[in-house]
This record gives sequence, structure tokens and C-alpha cells, in this order.
Amino acid sequence: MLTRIDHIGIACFDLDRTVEFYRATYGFEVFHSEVNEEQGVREAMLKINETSDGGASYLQLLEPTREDSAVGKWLAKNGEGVHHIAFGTADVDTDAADIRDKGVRVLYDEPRKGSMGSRITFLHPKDCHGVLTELVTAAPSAPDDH
Ligand code: CMX
Ligand code: CO
Repeated sequence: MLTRIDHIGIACFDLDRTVEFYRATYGFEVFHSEVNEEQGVREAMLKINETSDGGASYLQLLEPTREDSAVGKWLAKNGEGVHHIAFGTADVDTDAADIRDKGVRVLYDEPRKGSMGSRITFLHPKDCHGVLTELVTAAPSAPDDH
């Protein structure tokens, strides 16, 4: 069951400058940052609020580490902006299987590594009314272990 907005993914050309914009404009601080080589991104997670299911909602700021990554290609075509949304679930395997059974393309056979040790998969934007949609199960110790 999808129980929260886990994050909104925002593609940017310069992570440090974008982080500074969110800090100076809204007061949001970096909760966690990492490089995910498999996804080809350098990312910063800004925690917005805790949620009633024990999780949290974040902004995920994404800078590509290579031009041929998903975010690199998207930025070249569209410029900066909202790249994807992510729903949180306690069981990404079951939710992804259920959604696949409904005829929506799930991009990975098995969930892959996401932010802070989470497990993630994606739904094809062409099957989701133009929205690239991620499903996330946080690591057992997340979101406070960073
Ligand atoms: N949102 C909405 N539509 C998108 C999109 C996005 N983020 N990315 C691509 N599309 C659309 C394109 O506009 C294009 O549409 P048209 O055919 O109408 O022009 C179509 O999808 C195909 O796009 P493409 O540029 O040819 O890109 P690819 O098919 O090579 O890749 C996708 C698209 C979704 C398979 C790829 O972006 C992907 O695998 N994404 C999942 C991984 C990811 O995004 N990782 C980065 C984030 C990591 C994280 O969140 O931790
Ligand atoms: Co994401």
C-alpha cells in the first residue's frame, strides 16, 4: 500500500547552487547527500516533514554524474524542473508486482538501491499520464539513520 509522498525528484544542473536556493529561500537544510553511480546522480535529500506512517517526505535534488544517465538526458531535453514523483510503501516488491499486473510497465525486475539504503523501482511515464513515478521502501533504520 502506498502511504505517502516519499519525495519529489527535481533535476538541476548545479546541485550546490540549487541546495543553496532551497536553503536561502525556504530554510530547508540538507538531511542527506550521496552519489548513486547506478542511477548516474549526485543527490541531496531535503526533509520537509515526518509522516503518520513513521516515514518522511523529502525533496530530492538531482545533478547528473554523466550525460547519458536518465537525469542527464532529461535535463538536456527539458532543462531544470520536476523530474519524477515517488510514493512510499512498506513493501515495494508487492506494490510493484500488483501495479505490473494492472498493465503498467515497471522498469526493473527487482528493486534497486535508492537514497539512504532504500529500495526503489520506477513506472514508465508513458503509462502514468506523463509522470515518471518511483516506488520506495525505506531502509529499516531510515529515515533517521544517516
Ligand atoms: N517524466 C516524464 N516523461 C519522461 C521522463 C520523465 N522524467 N523521462 C522521459 N520521459 C518521456 C520522454 O519525454 C519521451 O517522450 P516522447 O517519446 O513523447 O518524446 C519518452 O519518455 C522516452 O524518453 P527518452 O528521452 O527517450 O528516455 P528513455 O526512454 O531513454 O528513458 C526512462 C526514459 C523513464 C525509461 C528513464 O528516464 C528511466 O529509466 N528512469 C528511471 C531511472 C531514473 O529516472 N533515475 C534517476 C532518479 C534516481 C532516483 O530517484 O533515485
Ligand atoms: Co527519486
